[in-house]
Amino acid sequence: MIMHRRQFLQLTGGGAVAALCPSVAADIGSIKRLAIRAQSGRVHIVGPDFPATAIWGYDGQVPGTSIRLVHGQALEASVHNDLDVPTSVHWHGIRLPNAMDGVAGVTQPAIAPGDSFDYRFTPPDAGTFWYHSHINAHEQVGRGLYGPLVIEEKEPPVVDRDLVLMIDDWRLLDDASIKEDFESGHDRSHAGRIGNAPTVNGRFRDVLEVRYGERLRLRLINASNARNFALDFAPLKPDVIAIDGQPITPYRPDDAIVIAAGGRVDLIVDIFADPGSMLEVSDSFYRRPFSLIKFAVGDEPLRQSPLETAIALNPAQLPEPDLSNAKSYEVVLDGGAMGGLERAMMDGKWMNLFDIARQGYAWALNDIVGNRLDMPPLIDVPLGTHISLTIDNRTAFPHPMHLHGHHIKLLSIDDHPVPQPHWVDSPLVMPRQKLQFAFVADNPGKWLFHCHILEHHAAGMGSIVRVS
Ligand SMILES: [Cu+2]
Repeated sequence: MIMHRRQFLQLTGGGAVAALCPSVAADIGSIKRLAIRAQSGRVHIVGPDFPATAIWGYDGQVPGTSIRLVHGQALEASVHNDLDVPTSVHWHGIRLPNAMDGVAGVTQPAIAPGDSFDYRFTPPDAGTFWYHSHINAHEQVGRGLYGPLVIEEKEPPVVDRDLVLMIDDWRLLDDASIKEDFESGHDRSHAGRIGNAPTVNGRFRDVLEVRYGERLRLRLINASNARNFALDFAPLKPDVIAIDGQPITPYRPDDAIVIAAGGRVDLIVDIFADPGSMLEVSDSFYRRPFSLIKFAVGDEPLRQSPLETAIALNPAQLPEPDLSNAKSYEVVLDGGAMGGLERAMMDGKWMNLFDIARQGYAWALNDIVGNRLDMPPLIDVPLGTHISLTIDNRTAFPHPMHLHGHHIKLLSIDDHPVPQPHWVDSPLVMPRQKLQFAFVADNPGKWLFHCHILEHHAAGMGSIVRVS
């Protein structure tokens, strides 16, 4: 018997995970209205044996309020700032009008304490996205200001449950309070704020209860400041159906599934493992592997053989870039510890790295330190320009490079074509790697282009792409 997700939830009484990501019934063409408050709160991140952690979150929760729309539905979100610092909300990966992009100082003024800002847009793509603060993001996201944003397909693949697994990586002290070293110079010039308490949906070492034969759609969202993940689901064999919110022809990876800071991966996984067993999803991106979350397989099977329904999503609906007619740009990432950057342009002047570092900066794009939001654009093109973009990482660290307002199509890695060109918004560029992309600059405005290791962005790894 095939059960739809809501039927399943009714049958099982919802369960702990369902409570974390409630689904919202909605009509295509309608408007979903929400009021969200950025506020402080207290949450039990590391379990009942530790004190609650003081966080900043949307509606005081971590992750913040789960937003689900149906493709074609508009969102009207009134965001109220209950914090005592200015804030703003960026809707990561949504190809929305520039004025709604939520970058304080570029697309809107910051929302002052006590003030509100009304965001309104209709997401053009179905998929898995997220929202987060975009002012002092390395501190505000690090304190918990993020939440999932899911645009449901009108005809989604049939699954038993559709679950958001929102991953974060907290840096906590022994009493489970947040370590307040957000301006660490070491983080800014090395791998960013790597934490010591990786969580899924706000819980450290959580256990997800699953059933033998169950088909899950897992929407992985990496909200970490800096930590990238390479997740191993063995003995389960998940299929990747979307990357960064955009559909891909389903494939079953041989290796661990990489999900960069800021990135998303949608998986379909059939739970075929011994009833009563406990499966570990482990990470191996850095030197020390660890278990991120466990799946507890229940004793009672749901079905004996996998569902035979298709898992592919409808293809992405983005304008196809024409390389024969494209303007070429190369962006060189440089700087940081163990990098080769000796001098770079900052505030219009050439400076040596020592003087740049003294002011708290460490990185440059094409030898320009992105220390201000009103800097001249790195790429400045008329609306509709077809762009061939190469990102060349000459640093010693991986960088997930996020372009706002667009998706870009990954074509090749170090001049080797990828098996399946696909759309991304936060591609991870490994050290000494060169990635080639193409896209059509079809969304007018000043768009941020920056590393999603938030400490790197704060330390100068960002610029502007202007489409006019
Ligand atoms: Cu970076």
